[in-house]
Amino acid sequence: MTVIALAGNPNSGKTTLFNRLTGSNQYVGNWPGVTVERKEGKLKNDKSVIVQDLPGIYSLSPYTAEEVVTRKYLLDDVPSLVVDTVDATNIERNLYLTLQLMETGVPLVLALNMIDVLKKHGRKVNVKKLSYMLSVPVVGVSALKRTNIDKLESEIERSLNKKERYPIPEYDERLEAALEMICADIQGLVPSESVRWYAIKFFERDERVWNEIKLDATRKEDIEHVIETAEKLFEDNSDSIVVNARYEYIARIINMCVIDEKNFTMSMS
Ligand code: GDP
Ligand code: K
Ligand code: MG
Repeated sequence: MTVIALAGNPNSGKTTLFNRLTGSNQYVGNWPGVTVERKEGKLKNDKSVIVQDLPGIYSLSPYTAEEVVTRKYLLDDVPSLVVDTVDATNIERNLYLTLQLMETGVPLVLALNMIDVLKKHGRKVNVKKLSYMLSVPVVGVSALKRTNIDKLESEIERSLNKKERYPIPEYDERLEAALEMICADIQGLVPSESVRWYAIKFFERDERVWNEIKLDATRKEDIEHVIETAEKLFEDNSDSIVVNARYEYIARIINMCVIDEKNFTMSMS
């Protein structure tokens, strides 16, 4: 069965896009055990493809029911493709989730939404460059105005057939070294496709992952030692080391792909 999942920040236009992609073929329920709405539909142009709407979230941390539902779904059910709805007018914040989706290794297409109002925000996004820098397909759309929905549908179809992999984003080399050591410790204890994601979660001291994955005392101590060493090196908590690494990565991308016309005008006068 082919399933594509819609992920994105709250208010990024996920529901609007879901309606565009599915037409009126929808089923609404709840995720097991929680009162988080679950919506499913079928792709308008190919009824054999199920579209799963995921709860709107800002992060894949383990704190809210929405985050827990989403990360469990991405890691356990593994959809054929994730369509990440990115609000182009709030791209920095939205890409923070995109990076975390990429860390899980799920196949990804970006729907860069709200391009109809981007100009009003005094911004331009170079979609081609963004796609190049992330190594992930990006389609600029307006779910509201129905702009480029057909283009997105073609990209979804192409990506489902091709099943391309992208390089997982790499961060500061000192962080990478730490993650590599943790990967070696957890090898064989987690699904091989998501070793890196688990390594990041161990590094962040993610409660759920530390409780779920049973490590012997030696490995636990080894990982704890790696984390403490990194914290000394960076003079920061491990979870903020990762947050900063993601934002540095995003800043480089924004710098290359986004033109702020307001700032440009100001600097010219
Ligand atoms: P969700 O929370 O991600 O499901 O977002 P919604 O689909 O509910 O959209 C949030 C708000 O953004 C609504 O008022 C939508 O009408 C609006 N919206 C969605 N897509 C677009 C778009 O492409 N352009 C504009 N201008 N507004 C949009
Ligand atoms: K909403
Ligand atoms: Mg919604």
